[in-house]
Amino acid sequence: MTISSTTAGSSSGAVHGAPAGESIRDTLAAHVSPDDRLALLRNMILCRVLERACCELNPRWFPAEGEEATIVGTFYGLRPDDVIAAHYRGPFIAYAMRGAELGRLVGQALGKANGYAKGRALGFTGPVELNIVPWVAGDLGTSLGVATGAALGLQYEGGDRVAVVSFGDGTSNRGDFHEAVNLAAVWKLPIVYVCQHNQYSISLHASQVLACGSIAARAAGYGIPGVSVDGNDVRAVHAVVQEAIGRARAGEGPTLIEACTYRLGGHWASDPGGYRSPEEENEWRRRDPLPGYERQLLAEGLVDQPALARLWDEVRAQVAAAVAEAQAAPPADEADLGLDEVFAGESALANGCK
Ligand SMILES: Cc1ncc(C[n+]2csc(CCOP(=O)(O)OP(=O)(O)O)c2C)c(N)n1
Ligand SMILES: [Mg+2]
Repeated sequence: MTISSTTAGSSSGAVHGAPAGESIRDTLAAHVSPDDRLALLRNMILCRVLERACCELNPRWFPAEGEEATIVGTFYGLRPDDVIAAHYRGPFIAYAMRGAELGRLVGQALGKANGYAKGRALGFTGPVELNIVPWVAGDLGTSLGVATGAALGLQYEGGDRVAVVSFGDGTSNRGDFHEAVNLAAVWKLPIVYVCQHNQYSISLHASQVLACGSIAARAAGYGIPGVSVDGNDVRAVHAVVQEAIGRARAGEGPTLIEACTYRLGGHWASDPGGYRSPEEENEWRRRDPLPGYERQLLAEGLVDQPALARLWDEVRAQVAAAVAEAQAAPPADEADLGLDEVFAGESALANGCK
């Protein structure tokens, strides 16, 4: 597990303590129960199998293979009333962990009528009724502004709900990112920013567009904690995100987390590749977070080989059923393309929203 913290200070000059490696390990030992460790594994397997299915069904799908530890570690264990905005790479597992139905998610990737958005939004969007910020635009970075606005709403509400938003390393170069993080820092909004740093924006390596060495280092410019974590270590990611959530719930404002990982597949499922060396790809395949985590749990005696095999079989059956349901669903048609469910409904109209 590798965790490092960047310099972080508040606007008043006081220094917020960003988590150190030892304290994270203690947090893990104390709070990640055996049940949670197994649930993290199940969700990583589900993420992988579901993602592979979506890639087979849709050549324009953005494969998340290799990034499961970052995604599951980030979104596991949130409260249902928290607000999430998941990156377009691998969002379905984040939605599934909130209770979204797999058959409807796969239907969504196919533009079917059973999908939550009925073909009216990008295929990787999620149901708003589960406190998920929907993907309504293909422009990178827009969800950062919306999630930050949601955090402002949560702060007004006065409770202890938080927002968690994930995004790519390339997206962190957008103006939206800087404006959102700055505002959240100034107003101490209850939000956690998680950069799913897979090192590439399509074919462009991050080093070509990042002058300060790491994305977490940017946090210092906003006076908030910045944490760089091994994004292939699910428990490390989960621990740093949970710690940041704790600070946000306590009114201590936002944290910027950079989870360093690698996409083992293409930018999209049909990406012919060719812009990364085979040596680099092989090295990261060797660091694949899923077998790595399985080895850890085997060594800890939490699972054995037969239990692992059963788990994979169960998940494969679950995803196969979801794919069958989605394939059997009719395509979204004209009737699904109206404004029904797009706006807040009759009550909003009655209030003058026309
Ligand atoms: C404003 C904007 N610029 C460019 C694009 C085209 N585009 C789509 S995905 C992508 C790469 C983004 O990389 P990153 O944020 O690192 O996410 P990743 O795909 O690596 O998960 C680009 C440039 C876009 N959709 N919106
Ligand atoms: Mg990237």
